[in-house]
Amino acid sequence: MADKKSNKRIKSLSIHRPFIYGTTARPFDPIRNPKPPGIPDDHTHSWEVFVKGVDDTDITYWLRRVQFKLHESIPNHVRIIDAVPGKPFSLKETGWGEFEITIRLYYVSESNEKPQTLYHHLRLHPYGRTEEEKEEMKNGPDGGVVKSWNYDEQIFNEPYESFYEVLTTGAMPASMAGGQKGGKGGKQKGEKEQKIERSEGGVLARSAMIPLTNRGPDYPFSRETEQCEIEKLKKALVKVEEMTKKTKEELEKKEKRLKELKAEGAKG
Ligand code: SLL
Repeated sequence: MADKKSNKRIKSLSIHRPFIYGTTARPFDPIRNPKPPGIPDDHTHSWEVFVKGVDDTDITYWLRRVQFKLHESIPNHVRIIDAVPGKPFSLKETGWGEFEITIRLYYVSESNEKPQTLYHHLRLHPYGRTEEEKEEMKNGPDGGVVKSWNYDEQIFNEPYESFYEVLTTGAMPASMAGGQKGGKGGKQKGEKEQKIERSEGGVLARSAMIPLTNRGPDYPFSRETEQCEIEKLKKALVKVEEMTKKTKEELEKKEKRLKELKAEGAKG
């Protein structure tokens, strides 16, 4: 139960925590992904749906439970995963079809926040904006592994004081965080003050940081990726502007020609 102090919200303050959610699917294949015994004949893939921290940092200090609602054709299609400190919220299944998964996030009790819902389309088959992207997913280094991952930020508006304390206390290097409930400022009683620094390009657990650089296919979300996306958008914008200009010029030409034709028509 929240005490008096924790019932006070911090006005006009908003705090966020990054997280990743999505699915990873693998086709069954006698060598790379053999079908375990007992799996129905019509199941073609194994897949996983998850909610986790960036760089695999712990998020159980703000998220206590995740409910995954799967397709109704799947036995016990509503699955609940309770927090295990330091571990992702993850569910593994097998199947044959794609569908939308409803992901319900339940926050720790200090937050006094109502659960929230996300929707995620389970992808089993390679996809992409272009055929090239699709082929890359099919034949890339992950060979047939289909990842559909999203970076997101959980925003807590006007958090309760006690929850704000939970969110902001105990930032520590991700390497130290491994499952512990989190100390105060990374300092244990009787221990010497420890300097808290992010690892090279990495993040501090219990913080809102995201990595500076990319660290392989399993860690695609970073400032570097963001910068690449920004560059892509800038290039796309230039292209769109060029196309708009060209279309305008063509339109002007056609309007001019139309005028001429009308004038000729009036004459004749
Ligand atoms: C489709 N609209 O037709 C979708 C439905 C359902 C997928 C996909 C069953 C697994 C199981 C399964 O994969 N259902 O029986 O455990 O593509």
